[in-house]
Amino acid sequence: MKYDFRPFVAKNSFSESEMKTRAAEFYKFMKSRRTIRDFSAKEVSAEVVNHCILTAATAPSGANQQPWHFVVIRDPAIKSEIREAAEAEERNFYAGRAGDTWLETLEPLGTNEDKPFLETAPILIAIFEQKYHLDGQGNQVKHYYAKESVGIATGLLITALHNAGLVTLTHTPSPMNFLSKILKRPTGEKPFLLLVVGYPAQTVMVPDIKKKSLDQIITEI
Ligand code: IYR
Repeated sequence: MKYDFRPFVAKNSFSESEMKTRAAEFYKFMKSRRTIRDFSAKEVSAEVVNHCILTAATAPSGANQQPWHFVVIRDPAIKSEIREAAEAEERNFYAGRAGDTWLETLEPLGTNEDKPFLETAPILIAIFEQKYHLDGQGNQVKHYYAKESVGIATGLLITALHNAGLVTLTHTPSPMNFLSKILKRPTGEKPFLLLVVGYPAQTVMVPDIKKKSLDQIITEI
């Protein structure tokens, strides 16, 4: 069966000079985003978060299968459970499972197995990748490019949250199967990452990192 097709009406058409300003301004705005590891306990509006998740879900996806699910966790008891499970994995990771090379690479960031932000931050968003869905008869229907699609949606979510004035930490405890268990997600859904969301603590230090320059990341032919 084919979709109905309708004319596309562009809603964002700008003059050349408007485009230049918008592109430069948006870059400046996005450049101000930083990953934050210390959060205040200040609550975050559900309306704001829901709009950001709707924005994430505007992402393109393989065959428009939209293979994502977002679990918004506010419940302190569940946050504690997640912290406990994540720290158990992280203790193994930092005690050697990561391997010397990985730990050396991480050293400049000063991260460790303590993850207090998993309880302090007002919300955690667990993002799941759906490998397949079930059709009316209960048959598995494979999702194509699920990882790419969820990755794009996550990028949009981080952008939308930044636009709304919130800060995030992209947290990837590994392995994170404990999320499926704690959050009772169906098989076929795999944890993709855990986004810690909220406001920064009163004083927050961030590493003085630099992004690559344009000539380091671009080739024009
Ligand atoms: N998941 C661990 C380790 C970690 C790995 C990378 I790559 C980072 O950029 C940061 C941390 C942790 O959360 O500490």
